[in-house]
Amino acid sequence: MQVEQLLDRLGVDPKQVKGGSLAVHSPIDGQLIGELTMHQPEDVDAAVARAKEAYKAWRTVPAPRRGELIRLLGEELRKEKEALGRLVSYEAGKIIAEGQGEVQEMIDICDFAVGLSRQLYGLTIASERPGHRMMESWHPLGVVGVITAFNFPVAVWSWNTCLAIVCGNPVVWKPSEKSPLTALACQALFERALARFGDAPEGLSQVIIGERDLGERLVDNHDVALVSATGSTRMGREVGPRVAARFGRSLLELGGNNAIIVTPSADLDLAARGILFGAVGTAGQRCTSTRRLIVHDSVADELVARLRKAYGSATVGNPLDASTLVGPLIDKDAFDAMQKALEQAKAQGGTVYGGERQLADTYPDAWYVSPALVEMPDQTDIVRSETFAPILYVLRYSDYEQAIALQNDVPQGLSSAVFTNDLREAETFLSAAGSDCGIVNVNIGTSGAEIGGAFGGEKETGGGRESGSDSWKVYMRRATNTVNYSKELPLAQGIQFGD
Ligand code: UN1
Repeated sequence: MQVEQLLDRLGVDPKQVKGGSLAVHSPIDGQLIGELTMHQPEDVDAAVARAKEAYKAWRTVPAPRRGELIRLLGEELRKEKEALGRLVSYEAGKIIAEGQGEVQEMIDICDFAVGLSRQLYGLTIASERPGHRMMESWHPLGVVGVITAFNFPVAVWSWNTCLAIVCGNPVVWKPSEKSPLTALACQALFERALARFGDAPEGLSQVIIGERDLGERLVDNHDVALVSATGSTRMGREVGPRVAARFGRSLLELGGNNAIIVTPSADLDLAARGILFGAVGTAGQRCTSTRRLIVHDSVADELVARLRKAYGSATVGNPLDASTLVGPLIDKDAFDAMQKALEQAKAQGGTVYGGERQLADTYPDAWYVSPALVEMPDQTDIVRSETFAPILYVLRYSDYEQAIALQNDVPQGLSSAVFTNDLREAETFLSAAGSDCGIVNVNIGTSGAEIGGAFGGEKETGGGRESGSDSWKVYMRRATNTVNYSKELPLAQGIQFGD
């Protein structure tokens, strides 16, 4: 199916994608696949106002009933997994398996959120006063603003929206201007679920189409209780302080610079496969992509040789072809940034293999590259910065402590992994003195996390956690309650006041 049929099947009104000033080009071949009308800044305020009204009604709907809406969304997604996954491929350039995988991640979070809707537990707490009871109640927070990036154009919305909705909050979504079509498709599927659900208030889920100024408008709106923003560290550096300045809450999911350490005892077959998926998968455009390999001297030559072979045979091409492993970069800017990084790596003493433009004759308006492997003498500036492209920097180490120090010595702190069969090395990596990241793995790569865990990282990654575990708490406000069922009024801390 082509884009037009996919949009039709997914329930997007064709009028929404024609004649507007936001042009969307498929990274597959540069073809124009949509011209969307952009919202105006005032539209953002209006959407937030509608969402605020919706909040007043939705917050009193019992949470398990709110979960029912997400259960229905999960059903719609199951029906349209193939179509939506394919649209992700057209718009973000992901290979078919990864486009479908992204929709599966949405289905998984729906299931998680449905269960969660009956488990928004608070504590009961022992009171120091006789005849008193203390407890915590978790209440809906308010309007949630969601800002997402092109690389996970649908899953990140669902992580936020599924939790926000069961927690009692409406969502206003500003997707990347590079992936608005998939956003409209998500909204259409959500509306199908809403129609089956019946009595939800209007404005529970809204999409804002446009550029950065609209995201800023959302960030600055005092009625947006939580801003959940996924994207670059540069973006987060603006969003965080602006939301904090109005005492709003933010959840930041920013850049990563994820490393895999390979130690002498590692299973090199596993390691090579984990590295390949992490570094080359999604053309290096995941925030969890493997960007650094820190390998012990004793196994470095063998591992690098294996990787070079695997890199050589990884098919670069049209992501809609089943045999393709590496699809295109999102656009020319991404290609230019990659070439610049490779130049800098060379200037800083690196030896570069791969990284050249591919398929320029077949697709002159698209940006395919062979993935790059770069041997570096040490962790220079370019290695310490995130380039959103398939570049893997290889560093060698002799001492395990030094390897961990290298892993931690970058500004970002999202994902990390060690391949080892040595219990001490594994446990050290997982310990307080080990990796400083939000995701720390053993014998599995840095990318492709499941939704059940909290997802996010430290330092310049922003500190936010979304998706599983107790990430839901950021979408709710906590009230501490003390109830006196005695006939006295004892004060805390034994204070005597008056008679
Ligand atoms: C992202 O790249 O923004 O762990 C999200 C992973 C995916 C999500 C990545 N589950 O790679």
